Amino acid sequence: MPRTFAEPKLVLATHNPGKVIEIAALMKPFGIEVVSAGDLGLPEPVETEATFEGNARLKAHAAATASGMPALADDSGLAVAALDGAPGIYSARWAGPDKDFRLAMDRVWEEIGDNPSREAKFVCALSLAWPDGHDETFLGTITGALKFPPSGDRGFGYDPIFVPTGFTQTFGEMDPNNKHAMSHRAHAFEQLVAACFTEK
Ligand code: ITT
Repeated sequence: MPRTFAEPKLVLATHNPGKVIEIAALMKPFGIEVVSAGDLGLPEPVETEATFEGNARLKAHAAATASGMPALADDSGLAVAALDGAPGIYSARWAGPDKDFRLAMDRVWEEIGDNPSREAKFVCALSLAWPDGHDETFLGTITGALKFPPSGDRGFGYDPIFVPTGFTQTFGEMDPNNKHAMSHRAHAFEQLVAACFTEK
């Protein structure tokens, strides 16, 4: 049986402002107060695990232990078929120390080279951890195709080059509410809600 989340408040264990906006929007109907790891001045743990779930757990437990509150972490990224799933768990690291996603998107384009495949997916692991060491962790994905050059300034990260299957606009171009309804993060969140949350 998954553990029910019964506390009034949780820590969003991320230092990425784009994720804070998206997760806060997903959490809105549940009347839970959220505070971000950045706001609390929590340290950013080194992501040493080899999977999205492993790194999400690592970040959630680090924030829960440091804050004494339940913490929700997101580990996510873009997996490109022509690159055997890269950048994958290294998606943030491809942007370099300045978090320059123009650079990261250019690298994706360069590494695809003359491979005709444009197939890609976004993956998101969400982990909710409690200070006693328990966690509940879920994985969501969305498939799509890459489109170059980057287009649209909504969203964050690799959104300007990702067109979800069945659509023509990139995540960077579309209304954020549409992205929130279908994204890898939304799919992981649906599972978290079904397992752990009760709507208020
Ligand atoms: P935290 O670890 O503090 O949460 P981070 O940005 O380092 O922040 P990740 O290690 O999970 O997070 O890196 C995931 C990267 O994948 C992220 O920086 C984005 O560039 C990209 N990414 C994840 N979800 C995305 C989305 O919905 N749209 C665009 N890019 C996304």
